[in-house]
Amino acid sequence: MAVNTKLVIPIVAVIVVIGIVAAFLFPGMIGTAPQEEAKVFIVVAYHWGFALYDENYNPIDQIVVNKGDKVKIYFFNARSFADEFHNKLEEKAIREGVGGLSGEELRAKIEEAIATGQVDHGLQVTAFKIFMSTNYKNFSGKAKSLQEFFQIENKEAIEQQAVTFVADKPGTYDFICYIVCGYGHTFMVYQDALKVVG
Ligand SMILES: [Cu+2]
Repeated sequence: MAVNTKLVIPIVAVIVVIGIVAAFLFPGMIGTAPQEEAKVFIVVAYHWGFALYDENYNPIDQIVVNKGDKVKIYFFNARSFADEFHNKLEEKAIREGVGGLSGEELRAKIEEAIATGQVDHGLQVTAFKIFMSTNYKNFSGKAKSLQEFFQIENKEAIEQQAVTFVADKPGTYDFICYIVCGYGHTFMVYQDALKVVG
């Protein structure tokens, strides 16, 4: 096929102009837009419950973000930390009770779950297609605090425990454990753990 050489230069010029205009109008499409930083939170699962923290390792009651925010959640198992860390969370469950049991009875149930290998937990938030599991054995169990955990544990293993999503649906969402983790599993629901303000 013969190419009309007189048309080549104008066509190329038009394509270049369209490209430049598109780059200004839709910078994300050509990958030059600065990546919006994610809001970071940490969730720790224990027998039986979830503990929520902000990016400065402060305990919080609820994760609150705005519609459209990019959110990054790290999900760890309290049993990947030193005894004093997970004991504190489990003592809270033993004190407050889970599924009608409290005190020594609940303590025995926790020990039974650990002894039978029901250690890991899941984090399910269906609305944002989040299904994560803890992998407690991937960490040393030496960290006495979240801060120490991020300092001493393997960076790659830590990043494997993170999920990033866009909070595009306003509402409040429960955190649910989807991995059978012993007696308290069916009660392992944290109501309204995530609030997306729209
Ligand atoms: Cu569970």
